Amino acid sequence: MYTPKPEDKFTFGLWTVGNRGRDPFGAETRPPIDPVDIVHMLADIGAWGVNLHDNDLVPIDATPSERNQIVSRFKKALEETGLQFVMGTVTLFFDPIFKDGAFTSNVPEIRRYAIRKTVEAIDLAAELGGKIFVLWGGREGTEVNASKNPMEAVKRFREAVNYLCEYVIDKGYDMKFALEAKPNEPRGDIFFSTTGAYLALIPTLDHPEMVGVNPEFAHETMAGLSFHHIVAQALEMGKLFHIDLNDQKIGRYDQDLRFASENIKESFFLVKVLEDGGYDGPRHFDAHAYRTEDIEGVKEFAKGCMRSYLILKEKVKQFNEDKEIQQILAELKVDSHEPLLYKDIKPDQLLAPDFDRKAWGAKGYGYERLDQLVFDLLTGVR
Ligand code: GCO
Ligand code: MN
Ligand code: MN
Repeated sequence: MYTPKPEDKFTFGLWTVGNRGRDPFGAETRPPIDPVDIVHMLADIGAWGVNLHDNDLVPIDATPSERNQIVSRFKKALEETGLQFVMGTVTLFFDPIFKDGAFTSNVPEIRRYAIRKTVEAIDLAAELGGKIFVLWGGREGTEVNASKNPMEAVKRFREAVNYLCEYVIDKGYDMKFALEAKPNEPRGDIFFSTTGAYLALIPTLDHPEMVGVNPEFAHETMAGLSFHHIVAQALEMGKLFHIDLNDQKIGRYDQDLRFASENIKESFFLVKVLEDGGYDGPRHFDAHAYRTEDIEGVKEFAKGCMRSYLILKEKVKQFNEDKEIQQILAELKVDSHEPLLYKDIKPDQLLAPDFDRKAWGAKGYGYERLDQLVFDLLTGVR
């Protein structure tokens, strides 16, 4: 029942299952895994697709012929397993050249190098058949506020995205961009700290239709925000081009925990927004196994992400079919939409003659009961 199927569109990045458990205080606890072996492992456990950064597959110093050899070997693994290549992205944070930013660096040569590197990563994604390209500006930010002009940072970032859109159009690629926000880490503060900031930037771009967002559970939670609210807004605006599913404790470093391992209730409402809201894009798990795990633990981690999603999807179905819950929601008018247009209803017609402000203020909403029903449902008592 909770076995993943291709239509569930579950994907993992090479860097997620390939994460080796390094952290700022300790070295790797797991050996590297060949990307070809990752493809086979993901296919074995029932994932639909795989994603990558340019340098997860091709080392930054690879020659063109080494690159082509690596890429054709990887393509062969995709063909053998039927695993889809779904999303490509670019590492603009690892190499020391990006220590003070990429698209927003003060150094024009570094900005140009970042764009050039991204163009090559777009070519790689297109060659593998990817239609989504994620941009996460991990180093676009500051510790020393005097060192950057934050308004200029917006301009530089916009210019870079405009450039990349023109490139995709010029090449005739069928590809869209998804912008991923994070409030901090590795920088003290990162520009465009939340998904809302990117949703506001997009209409100012030259090709807004080509650009959406890639919200991440951990990142919005680090900022203390409700993840499913921002996902709902992006979806309503037609801008949810991709999603990074994981889990996170509020106020911590970026934990990238196994999906739904920490916040069951928030994860439930997230799955509800995605499933009821008609999201049909990939369900990507941008998470990694605990540092304590070996390869078996990594497989358990990946299977657990998919299993938990499917369990919560089943719970959403149960919620939507629960007569008592649905009756309460109908009485609360949770899903009803009565349009209020100025041309039809003037201010003096807004209120019924018997409208009673005090009575509305005194009325109980019954939310304690409703919330307990959700708890009972999620804990399996109901
Ligand atoms: C992080 C980010 C990354 C990005 C990835 C895609 O906090 O490390 O979430 O995992 O999602 O670089 O661009
Ligand atoms: Mn992410
Ligand atoms: Mn993260």
